[in-house]
Amino acid sequence: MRYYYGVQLKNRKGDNMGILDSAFFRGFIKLTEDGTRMGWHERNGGNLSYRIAPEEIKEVGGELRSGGEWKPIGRVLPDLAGEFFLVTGTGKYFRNVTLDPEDNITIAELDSKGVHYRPRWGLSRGGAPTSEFSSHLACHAAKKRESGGRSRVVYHAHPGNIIAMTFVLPLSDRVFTRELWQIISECAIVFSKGVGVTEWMVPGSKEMADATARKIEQFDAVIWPHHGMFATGETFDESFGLMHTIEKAAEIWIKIKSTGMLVRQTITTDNLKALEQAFPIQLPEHFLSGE
Ligand code: 2HA
Ligand code: ZN
Repeated sequence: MRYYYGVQLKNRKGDNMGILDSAFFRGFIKLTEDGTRMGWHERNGGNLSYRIAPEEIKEVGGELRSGGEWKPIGRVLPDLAGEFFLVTGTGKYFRNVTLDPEDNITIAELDSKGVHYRPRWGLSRGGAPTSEFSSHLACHAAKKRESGGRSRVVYHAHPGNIIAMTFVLPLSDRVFTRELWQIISECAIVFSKGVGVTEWMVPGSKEMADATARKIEQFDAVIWPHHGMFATGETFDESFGLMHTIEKAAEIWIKIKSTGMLVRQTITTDNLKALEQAFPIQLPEHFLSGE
């Protein structure tokens, strides 16, 4: 519940529950704050979307504006027909979301065919969802199918160390996965499917969205060379934690390379297999074969 000088605020219907009070909204805000603190969101860099559950949208429905004009999302996503998304606005800065959520983020509704969207809340001074909305929605559709509806968060950030790695390693899922798994023991446990890597493409383009959606079917995280990373999950904690774990490993990788010293020991393929025995994970065989 929110209070203003001791007076309990109510939504338009007179209910006490409001968008700003809801758990999903607070989780969204916390992630934008955490990402900002990590230094992953220079200027308007990065974007975040959450597929709102039907019971959550029902709780806050009284605060939604009546629907405006439908706009094309640029693809056909019947799997997402009628869904609502909380999403950052294009050109908006992560660091400003907390200061004025209503101006920087929006709740967008998809139509019954998954072809158009319309804003129902937020972007109070105008604007549109993130320029990567198409990539986000393509990822949501793929992950919703793949997870049986449990995956809800798509997070895009610009973490410096993983970006640096894309200059010196071949853009291969296998190479990136193995290099990262071999840095910290928890990596193979946290992202046991590995990570995907796309080619460089124009941000916001249909090609970029298609390539990301293809990779995200297989992995929970996808690296965009010379740009950043997408991390998905069932919760805000899971997506942020995935981004954080990968970037932490990348940071250590860059530090090791920067010493210029001989690497004397690492996590071996046998060590990875030992993790597989000890934890409820299965590492794809093609990432384990060969050194
Ligand atoms: O939102 O990060 O990829 C700005 C971006 C574009
Ligand atoms: Zn970006």
